[in-house]
Amino acid sequence: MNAPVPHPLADAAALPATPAPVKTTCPYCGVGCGVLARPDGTGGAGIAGDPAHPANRGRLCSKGSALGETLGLSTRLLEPMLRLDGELVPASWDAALGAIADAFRRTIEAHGPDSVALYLSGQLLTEDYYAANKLAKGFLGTANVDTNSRLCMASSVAGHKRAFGSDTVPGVYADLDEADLVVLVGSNAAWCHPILFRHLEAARERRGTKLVVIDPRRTASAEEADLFLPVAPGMDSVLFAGLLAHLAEAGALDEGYVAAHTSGFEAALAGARALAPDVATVAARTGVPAADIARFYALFAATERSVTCYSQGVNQSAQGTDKVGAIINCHLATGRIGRPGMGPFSLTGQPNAMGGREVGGLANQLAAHMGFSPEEVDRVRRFWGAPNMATREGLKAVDMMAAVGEGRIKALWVLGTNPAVSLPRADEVREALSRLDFLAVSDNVRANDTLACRPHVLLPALAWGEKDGTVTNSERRISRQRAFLDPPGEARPDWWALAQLGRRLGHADAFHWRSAAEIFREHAALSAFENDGTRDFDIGGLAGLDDAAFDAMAPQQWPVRMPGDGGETRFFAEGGFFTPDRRARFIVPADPAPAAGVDDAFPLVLNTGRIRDQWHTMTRTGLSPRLGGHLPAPFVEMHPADARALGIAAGDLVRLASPQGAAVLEARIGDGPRPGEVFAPIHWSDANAAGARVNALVAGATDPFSGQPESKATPVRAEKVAARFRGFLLARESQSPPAALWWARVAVEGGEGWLIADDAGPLAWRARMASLFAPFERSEFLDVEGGTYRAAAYDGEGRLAALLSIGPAASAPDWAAVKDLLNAGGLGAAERRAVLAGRMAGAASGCGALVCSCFGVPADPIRALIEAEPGADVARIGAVLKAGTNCGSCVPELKRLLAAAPLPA
Ligand SMILES: Nc1nc2c(c(=O)[nH]1)N[C@H]1C(S)=C(S)[C@@H](COP(=O)(O)OP(=O)(O)OC[C@H]3O[C@@H](n4cnc5c(=O)[nH]c(N)nc54)[C@H](O)[C@@H]3O)O[C@H]1N2
Ligand SMILES: Nc1nc2c(c(=O)[nH]1)N[C@H]1C(S)=C(S)[C@@H](COP(=O)(O)OP(=O)(O)OC[C@H]3O[C@@H](n4cnc5c(=O)[nH]c(N)nc54)[C@H](O)[C@@H]3O)O[C@H]1N2
Ligand code: SF4
Ligand SMILES: [Mo]
Repeated sequence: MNAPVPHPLADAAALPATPAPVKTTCPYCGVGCGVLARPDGTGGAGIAGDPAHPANRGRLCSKGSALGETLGLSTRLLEPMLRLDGELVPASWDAALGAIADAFRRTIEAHGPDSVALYLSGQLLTEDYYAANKLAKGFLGTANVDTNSRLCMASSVAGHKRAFGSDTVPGVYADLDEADLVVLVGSNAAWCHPILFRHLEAARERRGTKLVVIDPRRTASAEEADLFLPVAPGMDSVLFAGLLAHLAEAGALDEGYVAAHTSGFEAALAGARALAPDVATVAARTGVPAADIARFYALFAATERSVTCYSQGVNQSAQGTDKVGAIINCHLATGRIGRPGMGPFSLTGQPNAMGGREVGGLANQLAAHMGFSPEEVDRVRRFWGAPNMATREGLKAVDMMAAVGEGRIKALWVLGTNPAVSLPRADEVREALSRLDFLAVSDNVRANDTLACRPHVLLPALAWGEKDGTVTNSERRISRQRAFLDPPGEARPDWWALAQLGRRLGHADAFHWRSAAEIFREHAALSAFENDGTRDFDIGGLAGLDDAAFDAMAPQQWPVRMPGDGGETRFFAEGGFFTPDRRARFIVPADPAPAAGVDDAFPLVLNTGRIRDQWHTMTRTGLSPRLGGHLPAPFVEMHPADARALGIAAGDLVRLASPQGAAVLEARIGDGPRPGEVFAPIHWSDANAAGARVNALVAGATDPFSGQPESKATPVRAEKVAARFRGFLLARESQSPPAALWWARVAVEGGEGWLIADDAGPLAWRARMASLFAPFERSEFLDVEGGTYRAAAYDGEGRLAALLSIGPAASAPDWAAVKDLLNAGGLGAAERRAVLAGRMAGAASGCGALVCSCFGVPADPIRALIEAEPGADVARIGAVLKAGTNCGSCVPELKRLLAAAPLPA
């Protein structure tokens, strides 16, 4: 695995002249950047940003620019598999689809349609998603179709529907360029929506746009802010209730807009005043200093062009829908919606979170932004010619998994998501999945934690670069994902597998599609069917695209009611909401209970989220050595005061426990989290680390409106895990995990690396490694008393094949100097001596410090430059070391290093 790849090129002009690149869309976040991919003819591709795509104008972040490193087939599932006598064996598509059809038919006959379910993903294409919904809701007769978007965007959807009558994102990305104030609420956009953050940085330079960040944690985004409000978890609605009350007092309301286009303002203002009577109360409830709250309120009141962007710190809360409502209230009250540079803006997570909403991917939606009213059910029934229409909402993700656990759902098909890792109460989820009468999983990879739950059928899906269809980004822009690689092995599109099931169940006409284009046309036609302006989502103008026009379709925003429509569209500047009286609704947020009931047994609040260079459960970004260099080990970040009280030092292993489960993570200590709160990333699973899954801990109480689980505030306790020895293993050939107390796997150049902690010392490790080293020439260093063992294995050409280094935990070996050597070619005697000597560094071994992943620049040379040149700035670092000059994702970290430098004498 991990063959060396050419450095991805920063801009299109630098690509070689031939052949023509394929225009496609990044498969990661909801920014939806355009990508140019130029296949190299051997299964790889050169990757660059598409200068013509309006979302990114040629830029890509660290994850996007490393896409070329994730195209290898070494981890791919390439043929269908069937469980026979307990063993998974290769099977034909015919046999695998036959098994699903049988299981679904038998289960429905015996237990009714609600005993089967589909669990989908915002990483499916719109066409896949459309096929799944049509199959379940029209032909299987169940609305038990939900998606990982329930864990992601559901509170935004519910909040939009409550306020606007429809799930409408009113604004466009250009609003970030044209705003004078941007408020980020529960959004670490610098790491999670990096290219939007670049828009924002540019606006700050150009027009002095102010940035306010509201987050319990001092994030990379907060580091950039003019004003940072470290809000207590869950208390955002109090903060925004206080803002609404302030706007009324400050005379900042748009009374004309409120009177003409809204209802419920008086009740909302009274509710806000009750919740947040004065700034002192807001300060007490949120923990934010009163002076900073007052500054925020004054800034918002005075700045007409204000955009409030929000993401998972808002959505993934037990009060998520109320938080969304409290934010929207402030924009409605000031009439700051749907005009340039203004509006509430939900930043979507996955590449096709929006497309999933458009086709009705959630259990409580039908299709094309319709719900389950009798008229809507009837309309969709007629359009589909559906014999078994679902007539009521299905189970939402958390309830769906509970129904799986209780045996009410007996047959489940999971597509494009890894619920054994990403759902709350993940230990219970994997048990429930393992006990299902029938489980089918469609994925790109051969192994992940969900695939370890004993599925009966595995289906190989086409991956990014192979699949073909559309995705919709956060600003309602529909872009094409186009194939630029041949389908490998037996892999097929997800829509095709779903349609095949429909045909096998006797619905050949309804599932006749031969291409994504045919499905897209049907989807577009449904969006316009009996619409007449009553529904926001209408792309009827695209229903007549022929195959060539679909192939050539440029990125465009909906609505596209007529052919030729599709300029930049904002909603609601002149009202026109999708409620029965076309007025927006103000809402009254409930008094939020303290986010987590911490007590003596579980005194800390666990917040979870993302890191810059990994995507979710790492099935793709985990293949990239560059991306693995930033934060290689699963970690928990804690405040120095908590660490001191618990006797925990940076680099120690820490066991977090909650009533639901436990995880072991490496300690990072800093002033990111507030005292009493800890933060851990979501990316590690049993497939890439030992017991580092944070969702084993999370309880996931759900929001009453959206059903979205709380993922940001779980009461936990922390204790140090004493491991006597720490170290690492580098190996060119893929290994099964080392038999250690704790380990984490990291992609490295030319192979894989394992960070290790254990109580067993040098002699035990020497014995354990004997078979790995046996075929090679071995050189060793053994100091039993000192607790050190190092061994290097060389192949016939003198190239490093494996390297093990184990030492006492207090002076753990660091792999920085040797990590890239698997790729280094034959090593001479002096180099071999250096390999064996390794390089001893401080104890914080695992938390390696690659800052710029594009050019592989770690912190040390940056610090050295800053020390040597006290006047250095980001531009100077870029000029000397190149760090920060490609994707810019590391610029906040460069600034942090600059800020941390001692002042010149
Ligand atoms: N690098 C990277 N980027 C990604 C992804 C990825 O896996 N990796 N995934 C994509 C997906 S699917 C999504 S959904 C997005 C998510 O993007 P974000 O929402 O920006 O990411 P998170 O880190 O989940 O959470 C955001 C912040 O919410 C804060 N928070 C926690 N509780 C509260 C609270 O009560 N109030 C407030 N105001 N803030 C709170 C957390 O401290 C955290 O910094 O990222 C997308 N982009
Ligand atoms: N505690 C906590 N939990 C969280 C979150 C959090 O912040 N905190 N965030 C939540 C959020 S916002 C999200 S979006 C989820 C993400 O969680 P998941 O969706 O479970 O994570 P992924 O790793 O993206 O899983 C995608 C799987 O689909 C496969 N795949 C990729 N593309 C395709 C395709 O085209 N077809 C098929 N069939 N398979 C494909 C990948 O190989 C991978 O196995 O996690 C949620 N869970
Ligand atoms: S910001 Fe990065 S991850 Fe998101 S779409 Fe753009 S390149 Fe992909
Ligand atoms: Mo997400």
